[in-house]
Amino acid sequence: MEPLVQRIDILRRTFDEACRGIADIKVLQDLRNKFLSRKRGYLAQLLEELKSLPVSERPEAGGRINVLKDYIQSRLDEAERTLAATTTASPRIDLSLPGRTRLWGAPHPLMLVTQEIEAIFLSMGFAIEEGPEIETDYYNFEALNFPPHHPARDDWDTLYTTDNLLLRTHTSPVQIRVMERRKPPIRIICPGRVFRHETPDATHLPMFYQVEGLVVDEGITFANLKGTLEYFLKTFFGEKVKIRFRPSFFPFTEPSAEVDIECLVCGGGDAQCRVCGGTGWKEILGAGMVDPQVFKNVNIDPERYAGWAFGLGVERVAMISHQLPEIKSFYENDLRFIRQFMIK
Ligand code: FA5
Repeated sequence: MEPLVQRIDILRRTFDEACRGIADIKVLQDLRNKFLSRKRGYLAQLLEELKSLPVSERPEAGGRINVLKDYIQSRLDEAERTLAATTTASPRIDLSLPGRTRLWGAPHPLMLVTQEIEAIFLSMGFAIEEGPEIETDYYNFEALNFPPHHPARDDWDTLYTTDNLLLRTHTSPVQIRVMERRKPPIRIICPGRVFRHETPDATHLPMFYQVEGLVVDEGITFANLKGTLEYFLKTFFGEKVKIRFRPSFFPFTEPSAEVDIECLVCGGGDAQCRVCGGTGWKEILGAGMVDPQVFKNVNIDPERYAGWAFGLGVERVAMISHQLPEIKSFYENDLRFIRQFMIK
């Protein structure tokens, strides 16, 4: 029995040594397995060896092994309690430190203005439609009554990707797509991005947003166009804002107009104003009565139906309403600028 007793002593010392290195629950678990595992644990192996002792020696040897087992068990349990107590101890909190401010995301000012425009038209019973930013020549020009090689195309500095595909120069192609799909009465607006091969200046960008509008029904007149646009502009800019309609030309409307708004950036008093050029007015939209040829292109009877449409520049509206002298401020990603528009 002597060799077994020695091995029990050695095992106890080995265990005591290992116990000093219990740094975390994983090490503790490994130790438990190594010593106490029923199949391969060191103690299980000792118990196995009991069988090789004479029967008379077995009870004493077995008793010694059990004492060691209880010892190991209780030390491991104690180590586990100590570990649990230190790891769940409350973290040290310094209540005098200033809090960490969270930066919330927010809609871009142009999105806010678009939403405001949409809300006004939705309240008048308009629906919202969308169309593709890459268009065919047919939808961007031909269906809107710009024949190939017609000089009117020169006003739209177009970015072609192939002979037939282009980045849409305005949101007006959505009018055609909607009229092909739906029969009157139609009352829609279409917000979206448009692209032109333009040199940027204080009020022009090569990429900007428009909101298109289209109304088609029986008995529609220019008075509906004027009344609805006036209502929209006064709701958006305030009752007192000065508006003027100027005669203009678009191949897809007849008669056509452009709408200017008083320059709220300089108040009309700065001859050098980069926004209005000293005129006191800034154009914000084009509009007109839908040309009968456009109705024919989408199989709507121009004898029965009439309609009006408009296309408004979102950046222009936003810069005038926020009195900003530079259109590109919206695209410079300067957080100091953008945060001014955050909804608090
Ligand atoms: C058009 O794009 C026509 N499709 C509008 C229209 C629709 C007329 C329906 C009749 C019926 P225009 O090119 O003028 O028209 O552009 C309309 C508005 O977009 C302008 O009044 C202006 O507010 C804005 N806009 C035009 N070019 C730029 C630009 N380069 N940068 C920023 N805004 C622009």
